[in-house]
Amino acid sequence: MKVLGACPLDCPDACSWVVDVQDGRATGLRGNREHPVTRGALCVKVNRYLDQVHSPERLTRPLRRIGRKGEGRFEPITWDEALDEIATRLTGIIAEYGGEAVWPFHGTGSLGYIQGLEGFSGRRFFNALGASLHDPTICSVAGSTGLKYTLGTAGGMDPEELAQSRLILLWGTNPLSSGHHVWKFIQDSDAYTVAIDPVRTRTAERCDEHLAPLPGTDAALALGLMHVIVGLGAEDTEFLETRTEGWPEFRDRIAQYPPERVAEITGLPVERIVALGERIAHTRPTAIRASQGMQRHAGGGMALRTLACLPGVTGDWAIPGGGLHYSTSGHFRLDTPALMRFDLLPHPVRTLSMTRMGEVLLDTDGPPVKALFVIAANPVGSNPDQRRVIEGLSREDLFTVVLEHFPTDTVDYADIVLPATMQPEHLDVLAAYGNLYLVWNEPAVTPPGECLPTTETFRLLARRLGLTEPALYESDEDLANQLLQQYDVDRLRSEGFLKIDPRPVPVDKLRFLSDRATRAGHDPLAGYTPPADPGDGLVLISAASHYFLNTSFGIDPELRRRAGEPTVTIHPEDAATRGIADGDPITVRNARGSFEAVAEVSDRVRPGVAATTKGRWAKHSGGSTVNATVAERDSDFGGGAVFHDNRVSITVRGSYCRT
Ligand SMILES: Nc1nc2c(c(=O)[nH]1)N[C@H]1C(S)=C(S)[C@@H](COP(=O)(O)OP(=O)(O)OC[C@H]3O[C@@H](n4cnc5c(=O)[nH]c(N)nc54)[C@H](O)[C@@H]3O)O[C@H]1N2
Ligand SMILES: Nc1nc2c(c(=O)[nH]1)N[C@H]1C(S)=C(S)[C@@H](COP(=O)(O)OP(=O)(O)OC[C@H]3O[C@@H](n4cnc5c(=O)[nH]c(N)nc54)[C@H](O)[C@@H]3O)O[C@H]1N2
Ligand SMILES: [Mo]
Repeated sequence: MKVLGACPLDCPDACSWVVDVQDGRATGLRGNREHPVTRGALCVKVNRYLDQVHSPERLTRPLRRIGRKGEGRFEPITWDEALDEIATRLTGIIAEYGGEAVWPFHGTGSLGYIQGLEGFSGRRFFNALGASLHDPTICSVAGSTGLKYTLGTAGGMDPEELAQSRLILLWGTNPLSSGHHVWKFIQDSDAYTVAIDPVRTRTAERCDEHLAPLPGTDAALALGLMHVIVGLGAEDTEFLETRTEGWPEFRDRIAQYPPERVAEITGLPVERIVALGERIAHTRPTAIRASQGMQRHAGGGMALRTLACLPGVTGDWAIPGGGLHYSTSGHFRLDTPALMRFDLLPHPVRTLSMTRMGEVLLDTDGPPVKALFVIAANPVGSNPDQRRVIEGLSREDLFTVVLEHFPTDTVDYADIVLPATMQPEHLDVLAAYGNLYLVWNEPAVTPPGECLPTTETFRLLARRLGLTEPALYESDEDLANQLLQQYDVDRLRSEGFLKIDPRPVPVDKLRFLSDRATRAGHDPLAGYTPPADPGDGLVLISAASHYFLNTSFGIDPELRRRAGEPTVTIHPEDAATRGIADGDPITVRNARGSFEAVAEVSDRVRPGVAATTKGRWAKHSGGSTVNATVAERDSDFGGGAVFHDNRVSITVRGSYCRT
């Protein structure tokens, strides 16, 4: 039997897959050849998804902690015992501290609308309790907010149109590692390709040209390129007059960024900036593929806001194959309010920021968090300020429930662990953020042991707490139907995927001058906001690893073997001044914390920058990872995380005073 499913991972591609089932067991899993983006191919990680499903390390029974927090010692218990204990603790905590003392911490382990983050699975249950709201600030919010100021939506161009582009700027994005399916559309085009990234990534190596600016300076580069374009008189006056707002003011701002000044800010040679500006001026359509990397900085929201202005100056937004693609999420017409039911809240409640976990758990001004539910997240590995996150999770008075597949670093701090189903074992629906397809995931096999879908876990808990609201008991199919009211669910279900019609971009006018930004207290005009982490150390970028998906797959032995030891790459000049040689064991540190790695000395990174990857588990890495050095600080817009705006010093391990 073949069953159509969908990859749940936090990746732009949302692949459609086919599961082979024999005698009730999943025996094969491959990319769906019919899906126009998946085109039959998965990725190096998901090719091993079934090994994860069948892994001996999989959690298959509820567990209760018997050791100290962090030790990771548990005993198996029954679901009845687990539900009773959770219900008793929750009832007591809510009676004493109120519903807001409960924090449902939803992560990106699954982007499913039914079981995962996009539908905040369990949210109805928590709303009925009056629990705190959860703001998922960890990934893309700064950029989305910036784009909304300029375009009225974060949904940009349909990436399938890249096949028609003649110049493609791959700006702060490494799709060959972090979502490779878009690459085929780039290959289908005859476009000249330019990578703009402080690191010569796999993607940059395959491009015609690579520019390596200093991290966090992209908006200045964009303004410099527009300066060249306007200097050549190549702006699209008709588009500017009819489709934009605030051009005279923005033109004045562009005038403040001549290539010489931009060269100083970005660390790029003037001639390279001028040459790229000229190329853009003379090439229609030009497309920008940007993704989340460049917005993990203090000025990350502004970076996307200003980047989206560039195709406004050239008029590319009006040409198929021109414009900017960051995320396509804004194009889907999904009824998420019907799914999450915020109307069930008994009264208004506070919102807690996902990327301020240390602060919230250790020194919040408001009512204390006393019960924490970690759902498809691994904050010890993925959140900023690892030391403080661990300190918060170690609080003896905090009751922590973790819903998981594997014994992660975060599971070690749980009071109760609940085993969750994986994708072939439950129903779900995904909407891609890197293309325009909905994908359906039909359950293919029964779950191992006592694993339950997240939805079912919260139905059981609601019953245990005696909650009577009927909305808490609706089936997964009912939830999917409510979400997809605007679409043909039967067709989606039988074919496995459905392409949706995009909305117009910009929604009405492109706003160089934004009322929305002004009302939010920001610069009324698109511009440049510099990086903020102080100090004179190297800027450490910790981008997507080719072999892990955030910390997911971090337990897979084959992928760990292929990923090798954690490395930090630095430029030969920076290595020389620090006395570091290729292969040296190093300690990377700042005031927040430290981690250990092996030095790779290479001109793959520009001077002033160090590069590593995210996704390692602390318990495999001597107790800390790169996130021990990252600050719990917000980006300019939307309270996003600033993973790449991070200064560190690097020393050879065992040596003294080499900074
Ligand atoms: N294999 C794999 N795929 C993944 C993930 C993974 O962990 N592994 N993660 C998934 C998730 S959750 C997301 S959100 C996406 C994220 O995927 P991306 O959007 O690709 O984000 P990053 O990997 O953080 O960074 C992308 C690139 O931006 C560069 N960069 C960093 N700072 C700057 C800057 O200031 N300016 C410029 N121009 N470039 C900069 C980095 O060097 C990196 O090469 O990928 C998804 N796909
Ligand atoms: N240094 C650094 N850190 C980063 C980033 C960076 O660029 N640099 N990027 C950040 C980004 S973009 C993101 S999105 C975050 C991600 O951070 P998180 O949201 O914490 O994602 P993961 O680390 O993948 O952990 C997800 C966990 O969910 C579990 N899981 C998967 N599916 C399910 C399910 O259906 N049910 C249940 N109960 N569990 C499930 C997996 O086993 C996994 O342990 O990390 C961020 N961390
Ligand atoms: Mo992400």
